Amino acid sequence: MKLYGYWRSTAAYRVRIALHLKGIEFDSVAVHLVKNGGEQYKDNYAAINPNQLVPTLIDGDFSLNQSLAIIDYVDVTKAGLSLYPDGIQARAKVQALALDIACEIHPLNNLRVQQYLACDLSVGNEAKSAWVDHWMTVGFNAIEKQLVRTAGCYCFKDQITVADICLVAQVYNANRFNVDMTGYPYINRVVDNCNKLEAFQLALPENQADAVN
Ligand SMILES: N[C@@H](CCC(=O)N[C@@H](CS)C(=O)NCC(=O)O)C(=O)O
Repeated sequence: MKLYGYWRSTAAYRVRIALHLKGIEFDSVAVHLVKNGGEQYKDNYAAINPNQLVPTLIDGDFSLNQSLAIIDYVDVTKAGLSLYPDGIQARAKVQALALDIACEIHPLNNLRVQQYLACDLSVGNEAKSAWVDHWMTVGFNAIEKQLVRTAGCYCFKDQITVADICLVAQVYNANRFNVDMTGYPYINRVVDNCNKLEAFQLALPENQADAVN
């Protein structure tokens, strides 16, 4: 398998965690999101992923974008630890938690959104930070309330799931933007527990070959 990603991409980080949890070997191909105006916009990458976003997974002659679709694909097609709990309601609950992060928090803070705010709408740095802080806080406030009901060691009881994958990557992103995460004991406990595991450590942005110190 080949994964097109970028070390600091939250969505690519999710997929790396999933691949490591499943014990799947893969080659990483770096798509630098900023250099030269963004390699995601170059013809060779846009031909692979018309959305011009990372990640994209290549499995033989099959190509797939959208991190949650990729995670679901590897979960159902490859043996190993399951990233969803058994049971229709448990599975749906975990999916909802993952989507609360992937749909309600992440897109609002994405690079191209911030670039549009800054370059097209002339939003200054202070207002841009307030935007990021606001949407992350709204999202994490809701996640914290959900985890009070669902969490054990991890987001959903004591099983590692796609919800943990999304949470860890999003909290990493929040820390990067200096969002105050002190008021979230459930989130912080789950993230600490996940980050003790090798799969999560291998997937850390700073442990990727394209990471810039
Ligand atoms: N919903 C997509 C989001 C993909 C996405 O937004 N990727 C970001 C990095 S985390 C990206 O490629 N940004 C490039 C840009 O904004 O130009 C997924 O989960 O795969």
